[in-house]
Amino acid sequence: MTTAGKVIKCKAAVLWEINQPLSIEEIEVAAPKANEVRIKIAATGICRSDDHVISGTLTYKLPVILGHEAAGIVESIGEGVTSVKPGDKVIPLFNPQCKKCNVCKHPNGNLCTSNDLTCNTGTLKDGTSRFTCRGKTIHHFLGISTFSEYTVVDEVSVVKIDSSSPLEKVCLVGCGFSTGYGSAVKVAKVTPGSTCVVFGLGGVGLSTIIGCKSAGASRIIGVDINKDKFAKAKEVGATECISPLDYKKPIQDVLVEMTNDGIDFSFEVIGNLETMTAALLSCNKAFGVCVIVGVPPNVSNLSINPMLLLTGRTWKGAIFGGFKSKDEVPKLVSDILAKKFKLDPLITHASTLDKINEGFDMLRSGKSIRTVLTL
Ligand code: PAD
Ligand code: ZN
Repeated sequence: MTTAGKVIKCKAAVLWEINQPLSIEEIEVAAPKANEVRIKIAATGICRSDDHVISGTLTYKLPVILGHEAAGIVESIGEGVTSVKPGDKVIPLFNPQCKKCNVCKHPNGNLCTSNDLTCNTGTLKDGTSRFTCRGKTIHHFLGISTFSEYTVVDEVSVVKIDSSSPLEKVCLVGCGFSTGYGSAVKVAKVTPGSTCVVFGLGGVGLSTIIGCKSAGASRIIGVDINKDKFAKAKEVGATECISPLDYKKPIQDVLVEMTNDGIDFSFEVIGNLETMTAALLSCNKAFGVCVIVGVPPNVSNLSINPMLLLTGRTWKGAIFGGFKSKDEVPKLVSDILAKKFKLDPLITHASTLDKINEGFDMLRSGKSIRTVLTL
């Protein structure tokens, strides 16, 4: 019996209020309208950005179904959809690519104007939601909401991937892996023989290290206050790891001394204003490039002396590793199928939607890198 055109009842994790556990609920998912796609989610990772919404660090419309790092199979499509069909394996794109806006047409930028990170509508592009629960409308998160057995997305927010893809692994291409890897190879443009430092050794930071290594960096220093993260960082390519807690002087001074003034590329992959400043100060004053990857707390500002940039440093940042998502995600998946990179070290735990709150607890306590939920 086909479900196309009908409302689907299924399980989802709903955030009703900030600082509350997610609630596993039965929800109704409406059929896709024109230019929309309904997806059966197969696997979804837990990323720190979801937790930023739970903790209120990142403000978003509530109630909401979070989740933005996933892979699934198309269940049905609305009128006018041409790029995917039912049965296709796909990755939902939290940073869409419409290919029509000024950013999509520009060779460099990737923050498509239909993204919902900066617009914060909590709906699909037509301004409405496809989710209801206990008679209430539930918001979409970044246009994709993957902590649900079924979700509806705009066609600009989904891309087909190779039919042989293992969905419980390639879901990480939907956020963490691509963000970290792209921050190194695409945003910073790490060069062979260079020295890099990565602040924060979670799933995104480790992926940044993978990117630095594949770009040929000869020295990659990992920085984290949790030393339990060091072994894995070295496994994926860090040449040494240090904790700021082991030093009396500021970590940037330690790094400058360690590298004889010469850090070429620094990355902040935590989302903390202090480490953002440390990352900037640790890169070489004349040619260093510092990339902000971590999502900073809402409504906070950094004050820096412009002299730090006048001397020649470059300070930049990007969402989703600077990748234009529809173009690049299928290629990254193919690279993974071709064994160019291994995602296995990043996936420390496998679980199910019912246990999603335990998955968040493990991320908060630093026990997990990525927990992948299969649905
Ligand atoms: P995570 O929580 O798994 O990793 C963060 C790491 O930072 C942990 O290992 C912590 O121990 C470490 N840490 C915390 N505080 C400090 C400190 N003061 N000094 C040194 N180390 C510290 O998170 P994640 O890897 O899932 O995500 C990292 C950040 O990247 C987070 O802010 C997330 O929101 C952001 C992100 N950005 C994008 C994007 O598109 N730019 C995408 C996905 C995630
Ligand atoms: Zn993420």
